[in-house]
Amino acid sequence: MTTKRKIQTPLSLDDDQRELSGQAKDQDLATITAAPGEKLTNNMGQAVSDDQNSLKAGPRGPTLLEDFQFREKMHHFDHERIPERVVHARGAGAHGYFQAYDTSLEQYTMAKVLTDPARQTPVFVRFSTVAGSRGSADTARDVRGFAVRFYTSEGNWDIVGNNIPVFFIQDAIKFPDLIHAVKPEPHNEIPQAASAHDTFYDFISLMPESMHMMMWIHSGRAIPRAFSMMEGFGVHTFRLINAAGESHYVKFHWKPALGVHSLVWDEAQKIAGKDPDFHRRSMFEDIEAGRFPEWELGLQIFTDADADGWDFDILDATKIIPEDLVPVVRVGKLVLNRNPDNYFTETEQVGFNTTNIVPGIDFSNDPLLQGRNFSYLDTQLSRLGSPNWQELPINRPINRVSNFQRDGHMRTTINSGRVSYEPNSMGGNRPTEVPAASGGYVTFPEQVNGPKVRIRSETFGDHYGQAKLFWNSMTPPEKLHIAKSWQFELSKVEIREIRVRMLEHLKQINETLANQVALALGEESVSNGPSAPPSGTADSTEEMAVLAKAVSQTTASGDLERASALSMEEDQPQLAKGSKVAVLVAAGIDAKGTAALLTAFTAAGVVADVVGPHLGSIKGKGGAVQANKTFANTDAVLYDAVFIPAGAESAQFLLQQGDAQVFINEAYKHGKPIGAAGEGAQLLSGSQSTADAERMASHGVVTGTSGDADRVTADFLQALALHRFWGRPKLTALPA
Ligand code: HDD
Repeated sequence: MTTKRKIQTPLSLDDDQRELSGQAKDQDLATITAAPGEKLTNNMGQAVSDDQNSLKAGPRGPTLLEDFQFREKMHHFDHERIPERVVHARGAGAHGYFQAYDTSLEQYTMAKVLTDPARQTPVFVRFSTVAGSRGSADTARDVRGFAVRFYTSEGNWDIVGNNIPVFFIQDAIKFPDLIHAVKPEPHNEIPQAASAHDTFYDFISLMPESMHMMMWIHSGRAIPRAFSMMEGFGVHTFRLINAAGESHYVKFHWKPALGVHSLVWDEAQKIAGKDPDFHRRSMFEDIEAGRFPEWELGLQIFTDADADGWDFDILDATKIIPEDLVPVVRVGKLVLNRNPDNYFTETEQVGFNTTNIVPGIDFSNDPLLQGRNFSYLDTQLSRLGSPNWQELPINRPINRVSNFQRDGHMRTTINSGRVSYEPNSMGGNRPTEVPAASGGYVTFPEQVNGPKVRIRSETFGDHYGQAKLFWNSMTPPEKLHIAKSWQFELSKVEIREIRVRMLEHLKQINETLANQVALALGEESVSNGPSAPPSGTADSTEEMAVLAKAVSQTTASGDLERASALSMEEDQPQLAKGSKVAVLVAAGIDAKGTAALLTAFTAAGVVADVVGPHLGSIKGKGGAVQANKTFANTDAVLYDAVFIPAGAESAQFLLQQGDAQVFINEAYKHGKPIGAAGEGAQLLSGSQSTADAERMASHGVVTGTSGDADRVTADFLQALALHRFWGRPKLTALPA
């Protein structure tokens, strides 16, 4: 028996659509799961008797051309791959829904998806990196794509955004140059999924408009901890249009329920080897386990009159509108609650398009957005191979599609009748245009008047003001990581002139930062301004202290010195929920204590792996614990924290294991909470020592006797909610 399951919303066709497409009811768009006893067929439906051997002239003879089963199978296999996306090739997606809050947005927009709190609009979201190929690692330093498709009753609406609110360039005509520069260099196709190379910085060093984005790229935003811990941004200014046809400007934001968190660069690089699927795996597992990723949609709504007072242009995609100038109003919730059934047909074949908008939403004149509006439709033709790409299940809107378009490669809709033109008398002139009052899309009639010129507006001219604002808004550890990232990337650039040009740009942003980077590049200080001790030769707290004082004078930001919501360490919800902990065990472990610990973790929404010398049952005191990971198949970089339960025998065993020591050292070095109960604390050595337990607890190293287990667990969960501890003693000196 064949089990066919209708693909769930948003992909199911209603009866009208089925009639229009001419597809049989039970046959269309079915997800096929092979049932017990299911027959193997070829693509023509013939039952296959032997799928092990090709047809030969005798047992040792040549394969025959007549073997149509073999040729059909090979033909399909040979053409299985489609071109990967020219950018954003590496990605992962999920289904879910969006539901608006009751925020009376009708005064601003007629888009029902935003105004009707009773509706759950189906969505498909795809996250991605930009530069790497389809098989590259998830944790590359890169901006993340954050593309959301709403399957609204009025048609598909796509917000094709990123996890960084600004972009590298101001005009779409520079996009091919930007991508050529960042992709692997053409002569040797090196490096994969990395911006740290000559052609990228050659381009960037000649494009000062990219410097604001480059500051974000060098921050933790470009190495997120998880998709569910990233913000999302529509980047451009869009318009909201109300039923009276009035326009307000809007910026779209996605605010994650778990807060915004990042990896550190050392972890990101190691994870790329240990688990290149780190981000897609955790999203997949979270959704399977019912830990659904969630965001709130936020809007910044403003008018021309508001914008007149600002010293930056709202059409310039290299600028944010600081939340201090226009607060973000949260207007609805996005929940991802279903994994795709099939990666290719859903995540790979989804074609997002910035021109997918619905009545109530419109474009601004941002020249980057205007260019994108050409590119997305165009690219689907070469990637998906046909102008009928919108008929693919993942790309179909849920409402009925009815027009006079016909034919083309892989057309699946079967339009009946003789009429495929308009106006007509033979078909009753159906389908018919829809007036605006009945929901027809009408472009906002903005008055446009000007000479045809190839010119960049002077109002786009300040390239450093908001880069300085971003720098000023960082905490000392964030500044330290930004400085280290610049040191790393520029040290990989081989041509000295390019490195020196980059230092000149950094000097425009902050002299201390520039001096710090110059030191690592073996260059003279760029100014007589302050400089910190070179990285690696001192405790990082000294470096942080110097960088903390490094503040710039800003412009292009409404006279703000700092802006809220830019730091990933401030204004974040303090939640242990969503964290992943490694619990290190060996024979003799306190089994009861470990069980209680795991129960407390589950209650707090914390996921745990039990890591042992081997998989399966590990005999402990008072029972056994089940290890689901081993020291050989996992690593500290894959966790947010580490815990060592009590047990004299297990502690002695783990002390002899280099792997366990490295585990703890790495967690310490990466600022992660460490918990140890009873004898488990014997594994903490040297700088992590428990001599001054209270002081170490303030640095996220929580210890206590096994009799004190509840307190240790509670303190550890509190430390988890704070995520990282960068002021730890001897962090730099630790070998890990
Ligand atoms: Fe783009 C894909 C986001 C500028 C041209 N872009 C793509 C995706 C995202 C973005 C998230 C992946 C969609 C998916 O998951 O399938 N792109 C952005 C943002 C930009 C931006 C936030 C600036 C604000 N993009 C941009 C410009 C151009 C393009 C200026 C060209 C003029 N982008 C493309 C593309 C892609 C694409 C070549 C590749 C695959 C695709 O469209 O479907 O057309």
